[in-house]
Amino acid sequence: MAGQEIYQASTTAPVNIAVVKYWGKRDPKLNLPTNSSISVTLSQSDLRTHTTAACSSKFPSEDTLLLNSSPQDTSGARTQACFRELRSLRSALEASDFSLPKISSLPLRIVSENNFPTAAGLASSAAGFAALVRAIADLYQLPASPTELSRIARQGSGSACRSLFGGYVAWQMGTKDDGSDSLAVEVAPASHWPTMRALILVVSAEKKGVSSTSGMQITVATSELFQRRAEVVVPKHMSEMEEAIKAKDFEKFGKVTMMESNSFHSVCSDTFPPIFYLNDVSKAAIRVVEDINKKAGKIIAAYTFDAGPNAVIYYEEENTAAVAGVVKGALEGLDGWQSREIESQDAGNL
Ligand code: 2P0
Repeated sequence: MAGQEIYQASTTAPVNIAVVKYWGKRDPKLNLPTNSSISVTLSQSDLRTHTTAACSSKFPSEDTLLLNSSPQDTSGARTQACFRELRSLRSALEASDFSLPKISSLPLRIVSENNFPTAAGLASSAAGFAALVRAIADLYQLPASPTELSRIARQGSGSACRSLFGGYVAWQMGTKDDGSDSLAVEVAPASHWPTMRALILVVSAEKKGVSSTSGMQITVATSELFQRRAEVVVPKHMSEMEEAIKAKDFEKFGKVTMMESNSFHSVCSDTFPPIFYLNDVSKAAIRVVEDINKKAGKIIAAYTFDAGPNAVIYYEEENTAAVAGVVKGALEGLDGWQSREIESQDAGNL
């Protein structure tokens, strides 16, 4: 048994924004998805969770988690699944190397800070669970790769498995019932496409109306469009998106990104009762992007929306003025911009 020492490790994990969307679970307990997905990891400095994991026999016997200074319940099945899996890997290490301190059974104290609005459609649970899993894996000195850790982070929140990598990441849905092949892999590092940029339009930082977890369950149960999306549309978009990223083909990347966002929100509208994540400002942002592309005579800007009204607009550095400048200028003129307190933030170099 370890003595009175405090063992500690800190890490950060970035927000990721899907360009091929995860929506639907075939196993809600293990967060096994009904389709594969691809994301772009946003710049660490702009949108990230910072997490410190510590353990000690001096701590109270319950595991604790503080998020932005508020105590969180750690008894939920998702957090417990992550703790259990990580403890079991550490315990196996301790059993194979007696020189290691026996820390796997000590109470954990986790402290996390987001530098972006929580639950505003900016994938806070993704960065949160990815940082939690990596911080504990580092604390336990586990020799696990990001892909191996993605299997654990996925059980915390599906999209979290993609936040263990930077750059362009695919979550392969897998086919096994135990989820052992439902993992994230790198498609390309951020350095592969250094001119990629993203503009985040924070239309609302309020908590979203319908949580992703319950929204996707109702979609799977009621939407007739959903099956076609999972079986036909997403597999096509997955291969087109991988090709576009590998070839750094922005027109193709942008077209698939926008069609995917539209397909995902159509399936939400086809849910019964319908789920609406986009508001009037979101729709205005779509029109502005359409106008920009029309004026350019090709796709130089691409919008995408997750489970909330905030827009992410992708573009290449050379088009910064034509995209980011024009989007900000156009939306500033809209009624509602001021009263909705829309902020914009350049995500910078991805
Ligand atoms: C995505 N979203 O691929 C999609 C697009 C929202 C829209 O992943 O229940 O918070 O924790 O597995 O990961 C949001 O779902 O859901 C999400 P859980 P999660 O990014």
